[in-house]
Amino acid sequence: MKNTWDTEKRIINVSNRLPVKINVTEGNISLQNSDGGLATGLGSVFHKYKNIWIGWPGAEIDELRKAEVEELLKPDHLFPVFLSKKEIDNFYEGFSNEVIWPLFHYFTSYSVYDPEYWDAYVKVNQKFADEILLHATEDDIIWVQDYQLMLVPQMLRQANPKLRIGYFHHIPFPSSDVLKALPWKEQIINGLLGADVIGFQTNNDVSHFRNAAIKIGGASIGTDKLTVNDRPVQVSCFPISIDYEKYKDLANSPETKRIAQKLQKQIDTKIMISIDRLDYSKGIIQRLQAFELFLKSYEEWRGKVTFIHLVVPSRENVGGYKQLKQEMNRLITDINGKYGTFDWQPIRHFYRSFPPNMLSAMYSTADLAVVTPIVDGMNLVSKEYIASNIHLNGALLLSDGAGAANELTESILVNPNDITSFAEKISYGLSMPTDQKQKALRTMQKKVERANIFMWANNFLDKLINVTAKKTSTKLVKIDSTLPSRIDTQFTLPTNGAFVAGL
Ligand code: GDG
Repeated sequence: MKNTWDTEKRIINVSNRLPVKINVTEGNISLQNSDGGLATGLGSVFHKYKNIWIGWPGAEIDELRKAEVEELLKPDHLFPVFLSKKEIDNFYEGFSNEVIWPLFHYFTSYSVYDPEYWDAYVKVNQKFADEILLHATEDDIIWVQDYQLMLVPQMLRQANPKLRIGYFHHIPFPSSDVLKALPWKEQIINGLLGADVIGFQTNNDVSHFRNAAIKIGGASIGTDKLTVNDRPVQVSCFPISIDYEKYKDLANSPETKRIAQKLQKQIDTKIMISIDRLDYSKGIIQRLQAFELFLKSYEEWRGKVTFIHLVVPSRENVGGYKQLKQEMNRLITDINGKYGTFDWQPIRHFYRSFPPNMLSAMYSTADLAVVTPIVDGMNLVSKEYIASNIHLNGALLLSDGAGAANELTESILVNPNDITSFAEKISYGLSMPTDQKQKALRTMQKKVERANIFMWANNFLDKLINVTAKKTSTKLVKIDSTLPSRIDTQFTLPTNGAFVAGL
């Protein structure tokens, strides 16, 4: 792909979380991989020597140890924004995860509009902006990631109008009918409009934002861009993806193949998998209900399929998630109790994280992956399954509420709320003829191989350079997928293979 830039330029990547989490145990400080879609996606991109990453290190750090943490992170060009317990409670768990996350995923009744949360959001966004301003020059590319930092672009713009600022929104952006419930919508929209380029996962998100920017924010319509105080703002769709080669190579590695063989021996039925962070938007309850209906309606499948159900702990301190966990556990116990036999357990449930090669072995062995969020910005698990399915032996059952459904049109699409149709499609996916599975997988593999994470980053940065071309004559680092990833190699999983959900 041709880029409009060719020499070195520094990218300042900014996200709520750094790609590593600091662990303080018995006085020792260690690093653990962060996870979740944002860290997985961006980890592969930010490997250039000159890039830096600014974010929260994932834990409250004692005043006396902050310098030590800074020193630990510095060699890898990671710069921490320290947050107090109160800030974590009100900004992260409060405003980000109890106001924005549910509202933007259309779970409107879950949102808690607490003004204290908002105050903390403003203050912490300013803290991030201040840290960025310590590093940024007008030559840099500042790339702000996601909904925790929606005020940062405007804060930076006010501090220095010449800065080059991009923002990418990883989760859905809701329609005005939903957004209107938010007491601080105007500030949020104008916060985002501080950027030169605002990226979304789907065209739907783009059109929702454009409408809101014109109706609620201070933007007017230019030819193909919005205009804010005579400054062009490009709003476009950049569907995020994965490092395709990395997932394919991992599935092909001898270690993964060994684990996959062992798994197949241990589970001598067909295998259906699901992999999610614990979250109500991921459709965990509906999927279990559909699986139960499937077992009830298709007796011939009893004893012949095992559902490997992986859930990564996430946001357990936020209201709603505890109930979700209880309901999930209750359904699993019910289904296993009702249909299980001495030699067959319908659901093998794991509430923890697995190291990448275990995940890869599951992806490459599964006959059916059930990726059925109610609403999801993109969903990387669906793309990882496609890339890892090297034996072309699986089918993908994908929710039409995932951004990925726009691209992976050869999957079996389902509305996760339609439990009857969902159960039928599980049966269909498990019985699909090999040639059909192969044809669909090959087509989807080609798509993901081409539209990979590097193309995503290149497209975004290209656009940013084009929009800001008149400000300075700028050239950027081309993101080269053939270079080893510094972050990947530096932060290989700790020996216990543990990782944490990073969003
Ligand atoms: C947000 C948006 C958007 C899961 N379990 C394990 C593990 N994972 C990894 C997966 C995948 C990531 O976590 C989850 O990514 P998703 O995209 O599915 O979902 P979110 O975390 O909600 O991400 C989403 C994304 O941002 C990127 O823009 O697609 O819509 O909500 O990479 O592989 N990784 C390991 N062990 C596990 O047990 N190692």
